[in-house]
Amino acid sequence: MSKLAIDALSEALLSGSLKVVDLTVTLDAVTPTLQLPEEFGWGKSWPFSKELISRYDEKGPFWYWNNFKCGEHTGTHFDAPIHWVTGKDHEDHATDTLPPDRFVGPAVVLDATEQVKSNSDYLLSLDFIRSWEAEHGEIPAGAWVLYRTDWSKKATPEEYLNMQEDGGHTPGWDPEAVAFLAEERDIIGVGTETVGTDAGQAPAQEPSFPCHNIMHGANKCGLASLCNLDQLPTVGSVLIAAPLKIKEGSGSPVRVIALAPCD
Ligand code: 23J
Ligand code: MN
Repeated sequence: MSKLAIDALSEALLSGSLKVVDLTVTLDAVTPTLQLPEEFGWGKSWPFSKELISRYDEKGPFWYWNNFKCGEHTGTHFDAPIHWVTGKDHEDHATDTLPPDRFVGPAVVLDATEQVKSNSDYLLSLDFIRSWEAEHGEIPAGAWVLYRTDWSKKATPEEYLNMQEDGGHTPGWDPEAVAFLAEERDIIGVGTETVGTDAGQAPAQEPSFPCHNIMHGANKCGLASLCNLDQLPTVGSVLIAAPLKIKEGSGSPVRVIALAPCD
């Protein structure tokens, strides 16, 4: 079985019947990073920046290379269970110790673009998941659950973060929905198109930051700032997201790709 499956995969990649979809945003100095409310403002994440070392010049005649720096949670990035206090006591819960089988899994797409169009603060509900499953079948074990909102299509960082006086206004999750995914479905984790996996108004939810709180509490992972979810089928693709092997890292920027049938 396994050899047949690998041969079929290689053949599909070669013949172009499988496409490789890039779900990753470009990292540069204007890549939006999380803006936490004042009361959480004491610790800030570095935006991405890079500094030239040499480019075929007097600093290095034959080579081009840069230094870069950024917070672990910058751009399209991976949240490991250790990121949240609720996940702090799990084993193998950091970027260097997570079993690599957690980096690959079937992807399912929950499409809430319609709901989000009329409500930037939309919270995906348990009812949404139940009717999705009635139509598409049960969310499979080992899945990455991708929450499509088309939020990644916002034209500017300002619109993307959508900060008002009272914090960000971006879609997220009803705690009941994440609790169901964490407890009733054996998923790897969830991925969103917004700057973090939780809603802009998540600090005021009960519990605060329900997706982080409940998912990481259940030893699950997260992916944030995904894009191109509109290029994936609802079911039937495979996602690959392997974080940098930072020792005891809470997460890292990641290149997320999906393998999907072309038709
Ligand atoms: C730290 C504090 C709150 C949040 C986050 C990070 C993230 O969204 C993140 O990138 O994990 S909500
Ligand atoms: Mn994060």
